[in-house]
Amino acid sequence: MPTATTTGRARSRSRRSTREPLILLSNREPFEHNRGGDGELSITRPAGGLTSALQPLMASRGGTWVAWGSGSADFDVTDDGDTVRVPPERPRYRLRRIRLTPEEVQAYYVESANRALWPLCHLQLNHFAFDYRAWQVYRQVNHRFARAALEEARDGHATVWVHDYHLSYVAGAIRRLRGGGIPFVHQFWHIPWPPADILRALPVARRVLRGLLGNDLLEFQTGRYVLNFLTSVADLLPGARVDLERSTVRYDGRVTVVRAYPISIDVAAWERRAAQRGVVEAAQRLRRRHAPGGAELVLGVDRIDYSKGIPQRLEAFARLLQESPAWRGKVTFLQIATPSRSEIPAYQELEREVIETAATINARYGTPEWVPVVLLRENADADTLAACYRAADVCIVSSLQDGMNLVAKEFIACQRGGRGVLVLSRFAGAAEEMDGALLINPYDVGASARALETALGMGERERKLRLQAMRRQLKANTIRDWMRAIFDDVDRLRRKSR
Ligand code: ADQ
Repeated sequence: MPTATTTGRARSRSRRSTREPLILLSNREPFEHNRGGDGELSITRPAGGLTSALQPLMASRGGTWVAWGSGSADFDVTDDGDTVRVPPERPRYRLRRIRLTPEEVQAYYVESANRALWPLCHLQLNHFAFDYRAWQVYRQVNHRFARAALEEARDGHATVWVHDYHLSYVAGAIRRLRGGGIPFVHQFWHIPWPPADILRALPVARRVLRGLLGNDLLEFQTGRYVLNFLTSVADLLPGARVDLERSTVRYDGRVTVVRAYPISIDVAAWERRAAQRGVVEAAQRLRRRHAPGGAELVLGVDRIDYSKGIPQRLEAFARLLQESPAWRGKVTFLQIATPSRSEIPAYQELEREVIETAATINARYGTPEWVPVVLLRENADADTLAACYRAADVCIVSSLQDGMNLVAKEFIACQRGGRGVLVLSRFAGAAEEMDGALLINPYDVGASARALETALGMGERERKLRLQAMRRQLKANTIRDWMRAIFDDVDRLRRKSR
């Protein structure tokens, strides 16, 4: 693909990143203050890759993180500017909380971000629903984030880093609200960008494009999404000049650079976690329990979301048991699935479907000694996940669409000295990096079943070679490389624009 795909390694590492204050904007906050029934104040760190990856950056660099104040006691601890210093144990930066009423959360977060933009970007038009009134609230909330960022930026000497699809209007709003003295604004879009023909289903597609073109630099996970974005602009936004060669858009007298920066994980931290004694023992217990006597263990780890292809993978496993009876009793499928977005009916239905499909497979093939599908509907902590990744012979990621998919990378990091095989959807961004994976089309249940069988029957030598290739790739692009690549480009573009 001709559009720029950047790896951290290719970038200069000598340059220090700009020390101007960083203002980071995301929907989720890194710390939540809550009050229990007894009135006791507690602090939680909402689970999620994004906040845990960015938290060390903010702690070392300082600045302000602007996010929705979602905790019940969030505003009991903030000052007059809705700000509190965090991390609580050693304050290093400001957390500025945006107040949202329950009605605003419903319209901005549930209806607009999660029922319109999420399914649209994951090519799931059957789940797509657009409500114009809710969208007005989305716009207002985005403006509130933009105003907060500008107040924090004061004289314009700052870099604003916006995250994700909840905030697609922020960069454009920053431009409109402030004439001069505008900070450098860039945005990382964590999910796929759809082709223009899908985007056209969104009645406000042009406005979203215009909002995003308020960024100086727009960051996607892969070159494919970069290309989708550029062709969407060329198709849908009159007056925009797209340069595919340079990967830029000129619109409204300004230029936006559009690049791919595949996100990663803290590889060393996952390796260390997987090597801890407690984790090694937990992995052994898992094997004794679910894969005794040399049986094989297949693993899936996801939020329960229709983009992750969980029913499709269960069907593939059922097909394997049906067509290759020799595997019956010799392989167990452990699926760890944490419920998410349960306020949306489609997610409730999906959860029911996953439970029922697992139960049907178990009723059909299970024996008193063997449960084919073990479904744990929980949010596992990192040590438990590491133990599962370490214990598994095969990990399957069968997303119908996925910006990147960090589970695939976490599995590889934890397989230090292991023999695990990764079965990976070709529709996950991770598939563009992980050469050693067995790639599947999750809609093709028969082929996915055959891939599972290939993975289970793979010889030790091939397992090692594939794993080594993926570990090399992973180590060449860790979360630090990802961040460095972005900040090097930000520094370069800032210097150019001065
Ligand atoms: P998600 O859609 O949430 O992220 P993913 O990349 O797989 O998807 O990250 C999920 C994270 O949650 C992983 O760190 C995983 O360990 C954790 N997780 C998943 N299921 C869990 C469970 N049952 N218990 C505990 N933890 C669990 C979005 C995009 C992705 C993109 C990321 C980062 O949809 O494509 O990779 O952002 O940009």
